[in-house]
Amino acid sequence: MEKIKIAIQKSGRLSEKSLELLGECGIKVANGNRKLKTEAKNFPMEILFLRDDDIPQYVEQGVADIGILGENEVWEKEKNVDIIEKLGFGTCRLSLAISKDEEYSGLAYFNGKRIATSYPKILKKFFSEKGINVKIEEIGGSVEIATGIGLADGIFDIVSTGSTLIMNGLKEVDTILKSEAVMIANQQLSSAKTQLLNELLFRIKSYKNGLGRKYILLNAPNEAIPDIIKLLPGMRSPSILPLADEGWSSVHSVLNEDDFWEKIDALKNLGAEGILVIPIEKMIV
Ligand code: PRT
Ligand code: ZN
Repeated sequence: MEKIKIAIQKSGRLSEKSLELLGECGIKVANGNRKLKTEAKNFPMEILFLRDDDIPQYVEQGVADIGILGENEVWEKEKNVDIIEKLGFGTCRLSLAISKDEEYSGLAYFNGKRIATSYPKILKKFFSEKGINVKIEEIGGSVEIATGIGLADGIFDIVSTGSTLIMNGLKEVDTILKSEAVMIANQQLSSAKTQLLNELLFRIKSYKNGLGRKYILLNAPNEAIPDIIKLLPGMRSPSILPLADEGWSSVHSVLNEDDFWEKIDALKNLGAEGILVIPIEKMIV
């Protein structure tokens, strides 16, 4: 049977989460000590552990069929691969930063300035589209120290909490790109592999649909049901089941975590009792 080959980061910020995602899709990866590659136990899948920088190239060439990595790396490497799913973890932004003591007048500030980055292609494209002339200093790492040592007037780097910038006396002045972990795919997958990929995507989507949602059960007097239904959309609409106790019903539905507490309060005010809230593991829509 044909196997689908997936490339994930060997060690770094996305490694654990990538394996966790496969786990949530019911795919057990045997190898704990991370060789170069391993096989899934219960899905026709081979897992390759690579540096994230190399994943776009390997997927373009078909050494791997699919891969998980930061969108920023996909844009920077400019390989012929398709981004097929955003995965919701590894979120960050690619921003311009300058010394906190400098005054910032907008992007034109950078005209004629030197900017240090590990993402020269994204940066070059951005400024040439704006018609602003900058000198790009490509460096491999520790970009945040470039202004302090006099290598550049500003930097362009990944920011997540912003504390690295602050620790280095910098301030974030413009965001060029938002990024998160994505799944990419080779552009000429066989039909057998496409089928395996679709199965995997179906599982990923079911997992993502369940995230941030709760299953809710409650009892309510029948006269309150119309108002309760207005509060609870459910997947289609809430299920209403009569209770043995006459004049009462049990209501089942799905709630979003965002407005969860607000809705619980409103439901209580409408007379809901015995409210049960249950985590949703997967949601097939
Ligand atoms: O060895 P390999 O090449 O595989 O790994 P790597 O060192 O290139 O990448 P890694 O593991 O650091 O990051 C992998 C991916 O995680 C990146 O490509 C991003 O898509 C994503 N990501 C999310 C981040 C961050 N958040 C992040 N905060 N990548 C790097 N950082 C660094 C950033 O470079 C800066 O030094 O963290 C610092 C900023 O963090 P804050 O929180 O202080 O703002
Ligand atoms: Zn890397």
